[in-house]
This record gives sequence, C-alpha cells and structure tokens, in this order.
Amino acid sequence: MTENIKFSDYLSAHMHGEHRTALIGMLNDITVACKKIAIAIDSGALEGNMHSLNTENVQGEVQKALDVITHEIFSETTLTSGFVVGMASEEMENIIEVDEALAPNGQYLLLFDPLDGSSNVNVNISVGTIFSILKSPLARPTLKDFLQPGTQQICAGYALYGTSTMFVFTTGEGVHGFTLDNELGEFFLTHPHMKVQEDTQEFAINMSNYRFWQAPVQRYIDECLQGEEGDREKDFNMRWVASMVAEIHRILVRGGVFMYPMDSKIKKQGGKLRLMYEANPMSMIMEQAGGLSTTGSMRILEVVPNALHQRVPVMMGSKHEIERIIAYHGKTKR
Ligand code: P6P
Repeated sequence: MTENIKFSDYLSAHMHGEHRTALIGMLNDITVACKKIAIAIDSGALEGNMHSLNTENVQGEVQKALDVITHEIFSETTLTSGFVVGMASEEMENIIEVDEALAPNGQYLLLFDPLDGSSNVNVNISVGTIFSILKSPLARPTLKDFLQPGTQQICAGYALYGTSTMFVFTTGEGVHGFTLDNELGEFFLTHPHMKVQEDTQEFAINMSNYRFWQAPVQRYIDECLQGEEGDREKDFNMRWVASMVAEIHRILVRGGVFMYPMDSKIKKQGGKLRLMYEANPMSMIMEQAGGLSTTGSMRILEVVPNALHQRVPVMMGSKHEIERIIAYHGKTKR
C-alpha cells in the first residue's frame, strides 16, 4: 500500500529532465480539468446535460451536450499552465492556436478526447478523458507540427470516471495510477508501476461486426470461442463496455486484449478509433506497462499521421496474445 502520496507530491518527486517543469505544470492542470469533468458528469441528469445536440462533430457523430461541456472545461483549464502553444480536440475540426502571451513558459502540444465513450453517459456506464502531450517545434505551431508519430509523445494518460475516479499516466518511465479522494479533492497514488499480464483469457471486441472483419481477426476470435476443445485448449471470457478507457484500464489491471480492428464497413475511414488522441496515448500506456499495440500490420506508435483526425485499426493488450494476432496477420513489421 502506498503511503498516501498526493499527485502533486508524486510529480515533484518523480518528474526530471528537460520536460520536468512543463510536465508538472501541465499535469497539475490536466488533473484539475479531470476533477471538474468528474463533477460535471457526477451530477448526471440532475443538471439536464444528458441530451444530444443537433450538431455533429468532425467525426460525423451527433454531439452530446457533455461532449461540448467537457471540451470547454478541458481546453480552458489546461491553458493556465503557460506551456501549451497548441491544442487538438476530438470535438474540434481544426487545431486550437494558443496566443503566445498565454504560453510564455515553453512550447507543448496537448491533444485530447474530452469524453471518450460519451454515448454511455445517459446509461450510467463508465466514460473517460484521454490526453497526449507532444513537444512543439515552433512557438506558433501549424497543423503539420501536430502530425508526429506516437513515439514522439512525452506524456500520455487518461482519467476514468468509473466506480471511482482514477487518473493513469506515463512519461515513459512506467505507468502509474491515482485515485480521487472526493472529500479532499485530491488524487492519491494507488497503482504504482502498473503491468499488463503477458497472457490472458479475456478479449474485448464488438462481436456484432464479425462478418465485416478480415480473416486473421475472425480466426483469432474463432479460436477463442472454441475454448478448451479448440487449438487454444483454454476457455476465454469476453467483455465489451463500448468505452475504450474502461476496457484499457481493465486490461492494465487484469490483462486482456482490446480490439477495434479494420472491418469492411469502415475501411474507407481507415478504422474506428482516432490515432492522435485515442490510439497513440493508449498505445504508449500499453507498451510502458509491458503490453503491445498494433494495427495488425504495424506498431501503432510508429504510424506516421497524415491527418489530425486520422483513424486506425487498434489491437492492444497482453503481449503474447497480441504477438499471436500479429502473426495471424502475417506481417510483423515494427
Ligand atoms: P462501438 C466510443 O465511442 C469509442 O470511440 C470507444 O471508446 C469504444 O471502444 C468504441 O468507440 C465503441 O464502438 O462501435 O462498439 O459503439
């Protein structure tokens, strides 16, 4: 059991190197934003924010009131550190340029999905916030400065608004989880050095897409479903929360694989999940915890982005299962 290390004290003790001051400033702001979002969600229907708007985001998805509310909370709260020179949000088509006067301390890019899984909010299922931090080459970045591969991330993490509110992040030195004490309004270290089990008997995928999957994915899932009588000679369990943050957190805690693979009905879009602020940050977390993360044909963190809201196939989790999935795809390009 950790001796109740508060988040800000953890940062002071563990952040070092060229990004130390910036990470302390930005991560403190990010956790404040997540606490505000937790409060906004916690009031649920009481605040009358459960409805959909008559607007669509850049993804062509109908926006929920909370999508917009949480976007505003996250973007406004994370500006105050003075390190962010540009932002990108799932809810905004274009990058958000930050006035240089607001970023006197350094130049970082903050990319985020303010409320991942938002369609779950009005049915009271866990949702989350996902973020990624990149170094900006310029004090006044343009779109191309955001299009960096995931290996360039200096920090990635998420907040999970579940039975408890948790904050999990990595700066490339392991994955560490914190739980919110609602009475004190502080995050405390509860899950230091999170590690993904290399083997698992649990997979997470939306089975309704089976007929659209490519053969290697159908083969992998078929073998899981054949259980002890099949080639795997063990039974598997399935989960699907339709909230990536909840799935990834479960996998960090007890192992598993999360799959949103390519399928024929989303081939034109390139996949379902967004590279820059969903797949990349979660892939950094997963690899830092000893797992793997692939599109099926390559390591997600090495995908060179060509668009801000680019989508990719995503399969990540327990090392030995992802290695099997990569082998089934017949391409082991890393
Ligand atoms: P489906 C939520 O909208 C999300 O982006 C991920 O959090 C989640 O894993 C996935 O989409 C769910 O997709 O097709 O099952 O609704």
